[in-house]
Order: sequence, then C-alpha cells, then structure tokens
Amino acid sequence: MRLDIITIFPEFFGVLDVSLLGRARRDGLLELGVHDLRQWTHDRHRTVDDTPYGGGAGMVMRPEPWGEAFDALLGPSDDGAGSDALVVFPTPAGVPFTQALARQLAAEPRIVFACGRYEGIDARVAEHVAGRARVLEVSLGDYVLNGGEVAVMAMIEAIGRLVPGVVGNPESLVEESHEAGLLEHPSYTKPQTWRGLEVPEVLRSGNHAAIAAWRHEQALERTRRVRPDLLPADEAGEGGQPSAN
Ligand code: 6GU
Repeated sequence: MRLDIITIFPEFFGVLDVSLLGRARRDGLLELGVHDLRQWTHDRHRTVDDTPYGGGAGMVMRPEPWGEAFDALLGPSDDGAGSDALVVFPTPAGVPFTQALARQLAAEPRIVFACGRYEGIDARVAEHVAGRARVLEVSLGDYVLNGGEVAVMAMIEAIGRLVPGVVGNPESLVEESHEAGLLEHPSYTKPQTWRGLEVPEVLRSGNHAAIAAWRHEQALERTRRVRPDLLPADEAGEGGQPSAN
C-alpha cells in the first residue's frame, strides 16, 4: 500500500521511521511519501493561506498550491484520466474515523492525505479533486485540532497495522478493543502477585473455556460502564443507549 501526505509540516511525520510502521516501510509493506505543500508556491513568502471570503476569524488555505500538489500526485487534471487513489481530507467536519473505516482504508492500494491548517482548505479543492479521484472527509472525533497532521498520524497508525504482515501475529488484531464491537478485557502478565495485587485466578486455571467466558464478561462489563453507546439497547443495561445527540 502506498500513502502520500501533503502538509506544511513534513517534519511532523519523521516518527513514521520508527517502531512498527518504520519496520513495515523497510520491509516494503508500506510506501510513504511526505510532501511539503510549500514546494507548490511561487511567491517569495511561500504563502499558503489568506483571509476568508465573507469575513470571520482565522485564515483559509488558498487553492492554487493544493491544485498543483494534486496535479503532481494524481496526474494532471485535464487529461481525462482518473486516479485509483483515495484522497482523505482530515477535518472535524468529516465522517467519524472508526475501526471499521480503518479496515476499509487498509484495503486501498493508495491513499493521499491532505493536511489542512488554519480554518481549513478552500472548499473548491475537494470539489475539484472529486472530479478525478474518490474523496473522503474524515474526522477523528468531536474536538478540534490545529490541523490535520496529528489526525493523519493516528489514522496511518490504525490503518497501517491492519495491512497484512505489518503486525507479526495477526491473531493479536482480532481480540482487541472495537474489533468485536466491545472494549477489550483487562490483561495481566507476571509476576502473579505485585504490590499485594493478584492476577485473577481464572487466568491461571488453564481452563480455556472459562478464560474465554471471563474475558467476554469483563469486556461486556467495561463496555456497559464506559461505552454503553457501543451496545445494542437490550444489552446496554441501566439507562440503555444515550440519545443520538
Ligand atoms: Cl481529522 N482534523 C482536525 N483539524 N481536527 C480534528 C479532526 C481532524 N478530527 C477531530 N478534530
């Protein structure tokens, strides 16, 4: 899978050289291109933003550098050829990023992430790109970040580890939070007693059915307590699901 990132802070993505994703890149499982948006500016100050039409606080990213960036990464816009890339715009106004969406994105051959700063990118950019590639506006959650960079880092980590071969033991992927629609059960390792606290006896019993049942019960209890919205109404217990708003 190939990932391209367009950003005014390319140095942000240096951390993708390390850890699991760094190894995946060296193993050729992930290809990553980080592109400085300012290389597609032509004025002395390498300007990427301007004041919003209609007034209001903050600055909006001008469309011209973005247009040239997408011409360079997707091919020229006037040759009639589409691109197989999916273009993701991180924005708090997008669809929620979930484990299910991460799974879908992990099956893409190529994703281009367009990191906006300030109050966002001139809306004509996404409209124009949608003429030659699939476009998706994605949000990490209901809070505001200063720009898309940290959001894209989170998305790449969630997507990258689902690419076959990136995580050594694929079984470790199926038992985690959100894969079964539940939060994950608690985990323990040695020593058996630590600062007076014991590892639950059932986990040392060797009874695999009992262990699976205990873990499921723990996962269900934790989900009911902190994320009842993840459960169907009849399993949510006291209070049921919070309202949609
Ligand atoms: Cl994807 N971008 C920005 N700027 N803020 C966010 C976000 C994304 N998701 C939540 N807040």
